[in-house]
Amino acid sequence: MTMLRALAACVPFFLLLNSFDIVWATKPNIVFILADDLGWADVGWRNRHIYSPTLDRMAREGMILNQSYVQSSCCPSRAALLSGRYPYHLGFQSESISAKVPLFLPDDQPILPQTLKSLGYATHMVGKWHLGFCNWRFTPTYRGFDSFYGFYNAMEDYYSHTVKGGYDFRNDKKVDRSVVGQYSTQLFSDRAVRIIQQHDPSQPLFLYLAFQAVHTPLQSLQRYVDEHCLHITDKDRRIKCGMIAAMDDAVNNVTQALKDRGLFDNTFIIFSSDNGGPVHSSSTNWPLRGSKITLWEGGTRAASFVYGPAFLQQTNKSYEELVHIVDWYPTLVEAAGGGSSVPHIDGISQWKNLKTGGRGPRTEFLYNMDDVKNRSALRQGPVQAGARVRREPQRVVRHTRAERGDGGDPWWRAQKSSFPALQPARGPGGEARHPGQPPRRVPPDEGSPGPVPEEYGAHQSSAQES
Ligand SMILES: [Ca+2]
Repeated sequence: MTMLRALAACVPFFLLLNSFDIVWATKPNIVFILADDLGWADVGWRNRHIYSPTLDRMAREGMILNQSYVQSSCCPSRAALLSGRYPYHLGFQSESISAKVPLFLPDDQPILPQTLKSLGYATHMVGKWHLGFCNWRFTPTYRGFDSFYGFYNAMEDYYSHTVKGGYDFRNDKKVDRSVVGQYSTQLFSDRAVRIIQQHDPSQPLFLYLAFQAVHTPLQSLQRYVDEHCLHITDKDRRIKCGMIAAMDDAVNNVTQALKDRGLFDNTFIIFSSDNGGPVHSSSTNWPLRGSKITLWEGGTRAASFVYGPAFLQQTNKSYEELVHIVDWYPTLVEAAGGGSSVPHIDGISQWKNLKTGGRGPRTEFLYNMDDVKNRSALRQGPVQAGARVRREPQRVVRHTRAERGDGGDPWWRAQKSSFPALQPARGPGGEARHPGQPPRRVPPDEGSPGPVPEEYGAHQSSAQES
């Protein structure tokens, strides 16, 4: 009897263990694919001149996010993606990180890979970081990634991996010179495939694959141009077409590796550009107005889709609900079983509505509030009928000096009551963060082993780099 009672007492415990195991085993693998400077109409599903059959098929079999907004340039978008905060809460509202400028993504709060790691994920990053490297503590492997393979700066040569006279390519912390002469899209594809092949399937995987493609300089492997892009008469556009085709091939390699490893069915994939296409370098956002850097739709509305038959109840559809890049942090945390909200951020979880294909929680967002360049814009309200592509949606645009304490513009102050997006962010201690805080610049710590700007220069020997 005693033994029976003991057994009975153990049953709930075993059930708990079993349910825990089930939850653990069914946490989705997450692959976030970020393209760089890919325009609204630089994808095959919107432009028949572009060759991207893998992405087209995934978009068709998944859900095209037709109202998915990002920041208008690289660094602020990546900061918003990983932190879940609007750039004006981070100091990135008016400035990207240029080579040799010691700016960084603030490390006062955990970012997406850190939180996923705390939820049991293996976390890997491949590609472009662009969130600061003036101290090791601001670099990927100190911000939650188990591994990093790629470059720290905004852009570089696709083959020599140099920018402004310096060499920038790292395998974790170590400078990797073995890749000189190899095309980055192919390198990143190979690395992502290796990560998947070597991944322990008992642990959930988070892979952040941030392609260099299709940012300038315009460089493509010739075979992609020859095979898929010779119908395009403009030379630069033809090269960009080849760059997109190479990226599509890389995505195909990644999905095939997931299938070969038996991970594909339990993987949720997000594809997005980080900003609108730069029309001055052969991208097109037609029929949207504007370009990268601008706050018009063409600069801020991303070519994007989600894919994952096991998770999406509706597929082969355009999803018209508002999604903003700050939303991915809480969305993926909820997908990972970490609850439906993340404190002290601007993002809202979209996990439940993405799964059902139903109405989303977001009714407004801030395009940006840049008090230096006097460019700010808000959007409020539901999607307007007929506003899908050909017309600008209802929006509030004010090219003015944004709020800055008591000296702020009265018009912006008046908006505060009706736009929660303009409320100051709260820090971990509940303190209000002043909106529009200036970009953060710090000198590297004295004696820090950090990769100070000079250290990425080609004149440095690899022995000096740890
Ligand atoms: Ca970009």
